Amino acid sequence: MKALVTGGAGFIGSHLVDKLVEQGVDVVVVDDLSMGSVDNIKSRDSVTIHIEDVCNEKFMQELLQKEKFDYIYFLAAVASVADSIERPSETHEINHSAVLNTLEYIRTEKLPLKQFLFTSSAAVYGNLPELPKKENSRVDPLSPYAIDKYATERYVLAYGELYDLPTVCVRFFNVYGPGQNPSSPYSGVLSILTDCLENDKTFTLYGDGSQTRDFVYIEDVIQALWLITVQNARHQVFNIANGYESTLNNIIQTYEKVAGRKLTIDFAKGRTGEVERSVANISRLIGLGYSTNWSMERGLTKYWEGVQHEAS
Ligand code: UD2
Repeated sequence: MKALVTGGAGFIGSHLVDKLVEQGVDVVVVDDLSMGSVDNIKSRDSVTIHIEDVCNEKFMQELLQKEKFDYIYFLAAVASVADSIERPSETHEINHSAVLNTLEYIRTEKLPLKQFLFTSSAAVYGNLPELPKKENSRVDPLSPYAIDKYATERYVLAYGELYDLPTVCVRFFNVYGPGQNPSSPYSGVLSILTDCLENDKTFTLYGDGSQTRDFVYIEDVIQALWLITVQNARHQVFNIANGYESTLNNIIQTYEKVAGRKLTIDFAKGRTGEVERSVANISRLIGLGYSTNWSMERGLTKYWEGVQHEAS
């Protein structure tokens, strides 16, 4: 079995690569290292890594033709909403066109394939009041990022139905865990909180902390992706989340307890366009055999222990 993981040096991608290698899959990574790092991939000595942009069509076509992948996991993306607002056209090329071009090449060349998995985001739901979010809830994509994710989902599913390709999509909620890069203000809040607690930095809390999110630990995310592959899911969208709604205040309290440290907080005005509440209905994923193994407290404990271990 041979798999391509685009964005395989990123936070989620690198964990997926390690899982695939552990399962005996032959893995090829394409990543331009714009956010990721080869060091994120523990199994890097066992995988082929191409430091390339997924927008390089010639490169992608030659690779697809040469390798004839069984599985393609498309994780390469500009994952920041803010970035997509700054440069909508450029991010569109990566978050939409690169995916479509890959599918189109597979279709026209009739390449064999067992699964094409596209990674979308809870951003597609926007700020509509319906909670918890079901895969068939109304969507309201508000940023170029969310619009690209939603449009690409639709293409991926339509390619599946129209041309009988084994395609599937996932919508990530707030994923956290080791390997998430805290360097940008739009990095995952838990990577920023970890950095602040570890290095005694002041944390800027946007709003009053009552906003809620569905935080899911990376190991549960990898479990979900692997299940979707082995269960041969196709032509569907799956929420990937914990199914549990937590306020940011609650997360901070739990993390302080886990770390045995007190966070210094600077309060700032809420971010514009911020989603107030977010939580997923995960029954579709449970139907594949998924169960969440990582409560917030357990996930944060493992995350913090890892950080402490690295520091010592
Ligand atoms: C997540 C995704 C984003 C997009 C969006 C769609 C991540 C990392 N980001 O953004 O890509 O899909 O959902 O809705 O998963 N916060 C602070 N201080 C900080 C950083 C964050 O108070 O230094 C707050 C932030 O205002 C928000 C919460 O923490 O209320 C979570 O922020 P985030 O950036 O981790 O994730 P989110 O849900 O805004």
